[in-house]
Amino acid sequence: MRLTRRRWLAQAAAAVAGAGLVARAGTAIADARRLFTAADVHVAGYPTVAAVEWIGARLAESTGGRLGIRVYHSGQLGREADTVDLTRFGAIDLTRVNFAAINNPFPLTRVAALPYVFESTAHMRRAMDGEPGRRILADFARRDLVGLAIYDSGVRCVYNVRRPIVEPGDLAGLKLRVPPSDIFLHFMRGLGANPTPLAFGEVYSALQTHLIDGAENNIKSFDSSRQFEVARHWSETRHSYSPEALLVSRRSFEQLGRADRERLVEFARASVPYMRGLWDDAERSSRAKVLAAGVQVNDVDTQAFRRASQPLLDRELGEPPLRGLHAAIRELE
Ligand code: GTR
Repeated sequence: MRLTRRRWLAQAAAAVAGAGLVARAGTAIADARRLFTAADVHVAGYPTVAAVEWIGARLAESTGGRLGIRVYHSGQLGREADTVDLTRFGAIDLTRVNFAAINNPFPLTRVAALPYVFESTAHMRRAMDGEPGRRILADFARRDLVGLAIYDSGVRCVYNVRRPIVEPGDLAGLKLRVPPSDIFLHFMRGLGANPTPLAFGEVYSALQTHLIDGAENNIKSFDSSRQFEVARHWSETRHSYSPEALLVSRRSFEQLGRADRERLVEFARASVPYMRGLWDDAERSSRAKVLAAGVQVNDVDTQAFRRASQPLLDRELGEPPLRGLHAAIRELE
């Protein structure tokens, strides 16, 4: 049976309530023990999952086991946008989501999801470590969240079951999955593809059943979701560095004493370089793995893709505050 959103939310809330019971049972033994729940759509061992577990281990270590984090990976608590709502209401303590999933409720995230805004991984890291990243994190407060960290998500490229994509014209008629973001929808439509928004967890079977011809993502997700087994053409469009956000519920955050809040903020900050180390290894090994599995990789006419995305950039960046944020990002190139 297909899960309706309402049924799903009820199940997720029950799962979280179950986790809460475990935490409360622990309270009787170890004083004020708090096991945070965290959501991630990625599989166990994915760098984002490992980074949040790392924060949990640091918290446990520094509080004699009083604080900790249990990560519900592989989308056990639902789609990214739903976990953001559950986190806002305090049903989940933390969630790790991609900017693409939250472009609408958090408009400042749009600038970092747009095509060809960052020139390289180093540029993205400089911008997200600097003032632009701090402004985006601070803006999560507008909806009951505290932005803790921005993680890498590599660079997104197009892949599909049919043919190498070299220029935008090659996308004509291809049904491409996009994340649930109007930026990605308009971007792909502007390039001539036929975009279909789908949740991450649904992409593999959509490829298998020919509901879609392809999608776009970073190489690690292409590998960890096993989509490379079906989509055999990977084209180096390198169109978006849309990063990841780690968010904590304001409610959960405010329940902590000052010293514990500082711990959480400090360990989250320290988890960024830790995650980047894992990320760089993961990108390398995923690339080697998909190549060894016979995926065909091709270069593209990057200038043609940039030109085709200009109308979207002009539309999105016409006004403040996105225009100013974009200028600040470009200055850090
Ligand atoms: C990945 C990202 C996920 C998810 C996914 C998607 O790169 O890490 O959080 O947003 O993309 O395309 O849905």
